[in-house]
Amino acid sequence: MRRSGDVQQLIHMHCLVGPTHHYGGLADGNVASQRHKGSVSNPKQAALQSLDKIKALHDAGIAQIIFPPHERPNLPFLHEMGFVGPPEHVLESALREAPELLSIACSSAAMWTANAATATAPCDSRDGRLHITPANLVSHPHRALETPFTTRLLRHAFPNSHYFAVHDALPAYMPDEGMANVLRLAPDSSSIANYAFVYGKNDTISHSAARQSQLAFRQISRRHLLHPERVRYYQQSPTAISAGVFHNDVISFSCPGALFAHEYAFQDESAISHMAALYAYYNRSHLATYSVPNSRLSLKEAVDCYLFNSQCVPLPNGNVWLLAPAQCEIHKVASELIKDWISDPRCPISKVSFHQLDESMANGGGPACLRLPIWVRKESVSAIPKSLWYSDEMDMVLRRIIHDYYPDHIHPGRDLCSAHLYGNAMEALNKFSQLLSLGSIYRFQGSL
Ligand code: SUG
Repeated sequence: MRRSGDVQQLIHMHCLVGPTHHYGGLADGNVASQRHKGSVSNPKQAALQSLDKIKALHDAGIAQIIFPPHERPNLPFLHEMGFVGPPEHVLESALREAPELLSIACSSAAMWTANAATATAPCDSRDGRLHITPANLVSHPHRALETPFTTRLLRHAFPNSHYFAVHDALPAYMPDEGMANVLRLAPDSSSIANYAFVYGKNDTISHSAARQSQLAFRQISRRHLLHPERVRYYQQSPTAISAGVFHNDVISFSCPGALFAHEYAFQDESAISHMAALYAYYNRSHLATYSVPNSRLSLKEAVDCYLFNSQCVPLPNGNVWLLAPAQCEIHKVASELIKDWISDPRCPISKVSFHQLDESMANGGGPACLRLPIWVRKESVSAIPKSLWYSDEMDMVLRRIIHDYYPDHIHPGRDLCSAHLYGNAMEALNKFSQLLSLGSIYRFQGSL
């Protein structure tokens, strides 16, 4: 039997937390973001918490590539909004006249890499290439600002068109939030997958907090040359969206051979059995499905503890490692559910760990939000620039930069215009750029 990863390799891509990480309350429908609006953040701790998870994966032999934080404060954006002059003047007047625009310009939301793009595996495409569509993230201005830089980074990381196709983001009338709304259902990393694309809105459904359009996924499925018979579209339950499920990865996840979902994840009650039937038809094997009844874990509890945002990592022995938020360890029902899953002989999860990611969680981002899974053919791995691969040496330098240049508190109503913060942020980006050999990928539009 072919083992996971024989032909394709799964790579986890992480975008580092930036030095201006703060709680702007910028995300509608995201309970944590709204709850923490205006609280004091700790960018240093946020970056180190994310790095600790990356290190844990690396220590277990998992391959990862690192993207730098985006250029924030985003001065070109503030210039477009009419704030002119030297950076310190631009930042001060933005804080005085339009603090919400300054918050948008300083957002570190690109750290939630699951929203950066939709990536489909080479073996799933009719041309045998990795296809990536950067997400347009048009539902929120602070997120839409990520797309141009993400696209440049993706083209830098995946330069060889023989193996990789990095498309343009879709137009704004096709709202798209990337891989966070995609379930790849396959027995292992190298088998052709079924895709479940989960959307919140189409021509007839308009829920104010829904973000992902069906139209975007139909276009992505076509341009990525997926096998149409392997692709299905499922509507998110509006009840779940109203309870704070702004992305599907807050309420369901998959790993090789299994699917985990809350009872109210999908509008159509038969969605899970439909996915399982399609899986059985193409793979001649059983998809283990775990539907969690609302009576056991309510939507509110699921959103509070982010159980379904646990990150699944296939291990070389064919089993799966579940990286859950620390909140799940102390949550009675969530911790029992995890125990139930791993004691089931059908369940591929064999290892569980809990990760302290409070700084990201307080803005609605758990372990799975902080990474983008990318499948590449083994022979194309060397086409990815060496300087982007996470290593022990890189870890040491990253930690040094974070210690030297990241603040340990940001009060969004006061600190985002600080010349000291701006100067340190630019220094940090400069160092990341050197470490990751990014050439002129940053534009550095202003200096103090
Ligand atoms: O888009 N939070 C992000 C969290 C994204 C989580 N990603 C996934 N579920 N895959 C969002 O809502 C909050 C920013 C603020 O309020 O400052 C924010 O953008």
